[in-house]
Amino acid sequence: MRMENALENRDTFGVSDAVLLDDPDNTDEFIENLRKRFRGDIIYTYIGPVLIVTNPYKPLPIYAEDSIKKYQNVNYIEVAPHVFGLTDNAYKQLREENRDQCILISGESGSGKTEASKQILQYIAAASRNVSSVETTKDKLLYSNPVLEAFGNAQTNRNDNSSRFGKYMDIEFDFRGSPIGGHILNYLLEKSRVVNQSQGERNFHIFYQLLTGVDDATLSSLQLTRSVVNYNYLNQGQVKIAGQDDKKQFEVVKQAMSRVGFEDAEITEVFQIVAAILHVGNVNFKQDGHYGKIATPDVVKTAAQLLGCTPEKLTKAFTHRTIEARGDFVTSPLTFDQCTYARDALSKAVYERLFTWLVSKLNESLKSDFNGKRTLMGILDIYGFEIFEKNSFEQFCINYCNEKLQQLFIELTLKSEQEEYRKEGIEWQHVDYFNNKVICDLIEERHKGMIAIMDEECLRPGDANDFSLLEKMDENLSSHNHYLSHKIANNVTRKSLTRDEFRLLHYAGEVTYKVHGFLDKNNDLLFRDLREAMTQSNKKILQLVFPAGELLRKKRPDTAATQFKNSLAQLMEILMSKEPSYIRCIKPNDFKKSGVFDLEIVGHQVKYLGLMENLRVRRAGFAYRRKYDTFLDRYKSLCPQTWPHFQGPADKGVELLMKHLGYHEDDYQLGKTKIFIRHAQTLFAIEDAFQIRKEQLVSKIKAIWLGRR
Ligand code: AD9
Ligand code: MG
Repeated sequence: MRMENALENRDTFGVSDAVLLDDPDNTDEFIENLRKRFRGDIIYTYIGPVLIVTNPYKPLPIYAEDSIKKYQNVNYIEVAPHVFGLTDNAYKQLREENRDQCILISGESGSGKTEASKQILQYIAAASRNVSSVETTKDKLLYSNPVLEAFGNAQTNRNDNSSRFGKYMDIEFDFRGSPIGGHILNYLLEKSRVVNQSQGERNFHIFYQLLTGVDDATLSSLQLTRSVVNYNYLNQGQVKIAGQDDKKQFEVVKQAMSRVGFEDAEITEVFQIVAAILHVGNVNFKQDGHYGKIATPDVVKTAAQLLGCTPEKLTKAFTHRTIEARGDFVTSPLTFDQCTYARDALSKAVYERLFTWLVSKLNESLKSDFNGKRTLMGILDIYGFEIFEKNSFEQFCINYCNEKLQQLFIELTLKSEQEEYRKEGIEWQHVDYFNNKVICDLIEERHKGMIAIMDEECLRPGDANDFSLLEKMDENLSSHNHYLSHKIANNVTRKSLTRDEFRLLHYAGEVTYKVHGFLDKNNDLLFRDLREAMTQSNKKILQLVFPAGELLRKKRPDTAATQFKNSLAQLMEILMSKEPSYIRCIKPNDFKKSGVFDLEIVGHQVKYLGLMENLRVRRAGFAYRRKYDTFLDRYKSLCPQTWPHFQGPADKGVELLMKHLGYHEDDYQLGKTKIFIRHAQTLFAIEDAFQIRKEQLVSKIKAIWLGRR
């Protein structure tokens, strides 16, 4: 669809770029525009270069080969907004300017981030060169997704295929723009799900896929039955997802594992470990005086066999704890509750480390042996902001991660944009916005923030528990505008808090957290006896992920929150070093339903995603900017005063060039070091003229050469 057509259909399908709306301050008009488009199954809209997607919750015929072709080698604003258009634009910059790119996808849980990330990959695979060496890389990139999703995604009340880990994937390209490899970074898997699921939710997909999909012989070798209700780790929540075929998906996952280079023996071991976890979940304990005792020795035996260790070792590790004190080892029995705790801790640790191993295996397979200069395109797809009935440590981490991402968006679009105009002396109407840095600080500030307080409480010897943690946070943070303690909340009109809760006023909304389990989950301790049992396993994967050296380590590892904080800080650095593109995903309703556009729900997201501020900055600003010399270098041949020779300063040259091309002061401004062009169309017209000129010059040179011969 050309721009003019889009404008003609404005009444029916709205405008394709919100910058074209009449009033940049009118939120209703903005939302109405999204709604009009949504009704016509047009789910994409731009705010300048930022792409907004409204999740249609139904398959649309817009991702096939013909769509991909439509977006190749065109200027993205000349065609209808699409994730392929945004991807093509980033890919073009990567190839032509050799600049690393990253595509940041944000939005709340279920808004369509993971789908978008897959479409990006699909586009890159289709739009890049088709040579056999590259084909294998593309194959591996594409097949890594079903593997990661089987082990890292699960049904939640927000999303039937919710990512329970954060994923950052770099695709590496050679100088021709062909994908030659990749690398995945994974962030904090929600491992508590392995042992515990809320009403209406499921464990990770792989458990159900294995039980329904595996052949009879393997099933019996794993000593499993097909019935989900037989397993304590699976019968707490939902059993099946409507419309999802676990059985079929198991085949897809197995094939994908082979395609990305897992050996058969490795695949067998992976499923043994998954099965072992189900058996571990069925280990029961009974009371034996003060202590706990195994009530189901047969189950322990099966689990031990699949984990490659002896039943005696495992029994001991489930019921005892050894502590090292100044070189002496003291072993003491565990209470009933502690036994259960130890059992679940093992399942979580084994699953988490299995997941990390899967990622490292994928990375090994995606590694390229190309030595030349490579450029990168990063795709960030994390778990979206979430509010559940009960929110715990996991939601705290997930929502913190989303705060950081929003912060990055603010830094890179709203703030730096305005700062650049100021620095360059460009005339500019300031736009105010809410900066969520205060919330990031509340959580992560050194010595003072929530994570620091949690860590302090984790390290404090004696009677530290979740309540003492809450007490401490209430004491230290109650004066903060974004933290609400139950003591204060109950005096105001807001929904009151119980004694075990605190509330954070996140950029995306208020979330009430239950403090239960915060300390334990942050501590993330795995008793020595369990680790020892695993280091002695005869399974290759377990040997790798539970290295014997770990037992000798004296220093306490960082807490879960601190590790997460550090890895997020690193991620921010990676993202900051690249040219960003943004996809902002919007969820049209809370029922996972197609055709329903809930004004209130969309309105809320438009507000907290800062889309109106984004629009205002964009409207008042300039679509394109380049340093004078870069700009002049490319386009000097378009003006007789700058071509073939120009000796003055570059800014002067650019001024002459723009005047010669007939542009008006309204179309551009000249800053201290850069030219700022208001509309992308202007730049595209210049670029088109340049392409024509280039062809003329090339044929002229050819003619001269031919004449000489
Ligand atoms: V979470 O933070 O991982 O819980 P995401 O990743 O934002 O979340 P996801 O991409 O998984 O959401 O989308 C949720 C569901 O919406 C998908 O399973 C699809 O059924 C549906 N969806 C999302 N995007 C599209 C689309 N472009 N076309 C059709 C879509 N359906
Ligand atoms: Mg997702």
